[in-house]
Amino acid sequence: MTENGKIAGTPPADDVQDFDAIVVGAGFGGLYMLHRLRSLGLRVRVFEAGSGVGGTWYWNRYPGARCDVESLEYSYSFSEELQQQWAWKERYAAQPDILRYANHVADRFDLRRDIAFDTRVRSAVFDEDANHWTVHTDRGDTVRAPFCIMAVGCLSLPRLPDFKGRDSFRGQLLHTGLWPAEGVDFSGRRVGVIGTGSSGIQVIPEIARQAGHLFVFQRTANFSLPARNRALDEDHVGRFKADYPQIRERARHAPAGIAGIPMPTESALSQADAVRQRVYEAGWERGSTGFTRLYKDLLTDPQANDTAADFVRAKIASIVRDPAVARALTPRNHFIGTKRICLDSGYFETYNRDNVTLVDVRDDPIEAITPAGLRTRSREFELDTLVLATGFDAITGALLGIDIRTSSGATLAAKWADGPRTYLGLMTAGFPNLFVITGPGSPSVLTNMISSIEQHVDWIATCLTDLRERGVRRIEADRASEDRWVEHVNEVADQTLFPRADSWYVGANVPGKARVFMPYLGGLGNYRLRCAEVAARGYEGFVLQT
Ligand code: N01
Repeated sequence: MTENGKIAGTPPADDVQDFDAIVVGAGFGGLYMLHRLRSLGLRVRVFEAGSGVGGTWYWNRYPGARCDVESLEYSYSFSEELQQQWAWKERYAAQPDILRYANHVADRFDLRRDIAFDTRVRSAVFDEDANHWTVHTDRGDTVRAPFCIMAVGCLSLPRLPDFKGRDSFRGQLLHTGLWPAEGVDFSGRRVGVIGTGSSGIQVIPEIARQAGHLFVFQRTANFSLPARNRALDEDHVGRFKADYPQIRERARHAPAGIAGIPMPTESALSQADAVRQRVYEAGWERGSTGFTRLYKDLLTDPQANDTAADFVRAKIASIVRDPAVARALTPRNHFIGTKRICLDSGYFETYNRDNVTLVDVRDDPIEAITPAGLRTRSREFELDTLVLATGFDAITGALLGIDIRTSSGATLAAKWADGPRTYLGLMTAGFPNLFVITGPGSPSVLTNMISSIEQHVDWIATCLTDLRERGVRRIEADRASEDRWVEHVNEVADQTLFPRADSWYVGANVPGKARVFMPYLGGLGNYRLRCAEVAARGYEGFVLQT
C-alpha cells in the first residue's frame, strides 16, 4: 500500500481488478470489517455466496430459529446511534428480526455497493514475490489485493451425513442450515427430523405443531433449558440502553463476551445441596446458557458437573409423561455444557403430544434413506419430508472449502490436515497477509459471536493502520509463536471436561476430521488483553517485512 492506502505498482491486467483488501463473507464479521476498512480509506471488495447479507442468519431460516444470546447484547456496539435507535422486540431475537437488523446495518452504513452477492470464492493464492492475494470466484471474477480477510463464519458449511440411499428419497429433503427462503408448509405431513442439537431442538416443537406426524431420530440426547423468551418491555430496554456503554465494556471483558454472564467465583462442591438446588432452580427459571457458568468448577470437575446435570435430568423426568420416552431423552453420555447447551421453547413438552414419536437411533441405527422414507435396523418409516438438523463442518469447514495456497506451493488443506494451527486464531504461519475473523484458536463459538467479531475486526483494522504507518507490506505469524499458541489452546482445553465430549468443537461430527479442540477456552476478556499486548509490543510473534 502507499501512504494514502492505495495500492502501488504496475497497472492491472485487463481482467484483474485491484483492491486494497478482499473480504470473504458478508455476515456480521464481513459487514463490520468492510465498514472499518472503508473508514481507513481502503478500497474493498467483499464476496458473499448468498443473495443477501446476514451469513448464518441468512441461511438458517428454519421455523423456531432464534439466537441464544439476548438480543440487547447480540448486536453491534460500534455505533452508539445504531444501538440506541434499533428496537429489538424480544429477549431472544428470532431469525427474521436478526436478518432485518443485518440488512438495516448494511443500508445504514451503505455497505452493499462493495459486496458482490451470489458469488462464491473458489480459491485464494498468495504471490510470495509481489505480496498480494489473488482471489477467483465461481462467477469468473479475478481480484487482487495485498490483504485478504476470511469472514466465512464458524458454522456455515452444512453437513449432510452420507446415509445410504440419501439421494433416492422421493419426498422433500431439507437441511436446517440451507432452509428455503419461501418457507415450508408441514400441515398434515409425515415428517422426520434427524438431529437433536440446537437446530433440532428449536425446529422440532414448531414442526410438531403443524405436522400430521413427526418422527424424531435421536442419536444423542441433549441438555436443554427453557429459553423463557418474552417480549421486551420498554422500561427494561430504556434502562439497558441508558447503561449501554458500561454494559458493553463489561461484555468485552467477560469470559463469554456477555455482560449478563460474568465470571463465576463459587465452587459447586463447596455449597450445601439445598443451596445448590436453589441456585439451579433460579438458573432454570432465568433461561440462559449461563447455567453452566453458575459455578466455577462445572466445566472442570466431573462431580461438580454431575450436580448440574442431575438437576436437568430430574427436570426432564418431571416434564415428559411417558417414563420410557423421558429415559431416552435423558442425556447420559456427555458432561452438561461440553456439547453446546441448548435453549428451547417447549422442547421436552413436545414429546407429550400424540403426533410425536421419538426414535432412538443409537439403539436402532438408521440403515438407509429409502425412496419412501427412512429405514432403521428394526423399522420402516414412511415420510413426506425429511429434515436434516445434522449440523456443520464447523470452524474449519468453510475455510478449507476454499483452495487457499501460496505461490511456493503450500496449501492450507495440507497444513491443517492434522487440525487447524493458528497464532491467536488470527493468522496461520506460511500464509502472509491472510487474516481470519473468529478463526480456530480464538474464543469464537464459546462466546457472544458479535463481541468476538468486533474484537477481531478492531484488532485487524488497527493492525493494518499500524502496518501502513510503518511502511510494512507483509505480516505473517511466526511459526514458533504459533506452536506455542496451539500448545496453550490445548493446555487450557485439557484442564476442562470439553475435550471428552464427541462434539463439533473437536470435529467429532465429521468422519475423518482430526480430533482437535478448536476454539480457545481462555475467555474473551483474557484473550482480548493478550491480543492488545501483542500489538502494543510491535506485533510480537508476527514477522513484519517492509
Ligand atoms: O448441529 P449439532 P446444530 N445420524 O452438530 C445429529 C449453533 N446454533 O445445527 O450428537 C444421526 O449441534 C447429532 O447427533 P450426535 C450452536 O452453536 C445456535 O444443531 O452427533 N444423527 C446431533 O444431534 C450449535 O451448537 C443456535 O450423536 C446425526 C445433530 O445431528 C451449532 O450451531 C441454533 C448424524 C447435530 O447437532 C450446531 O447446531 C442453532 C447421523 N449420521 C444452531 N449426524 C442458537 O443460537 C449428526 N447427527 C440457539
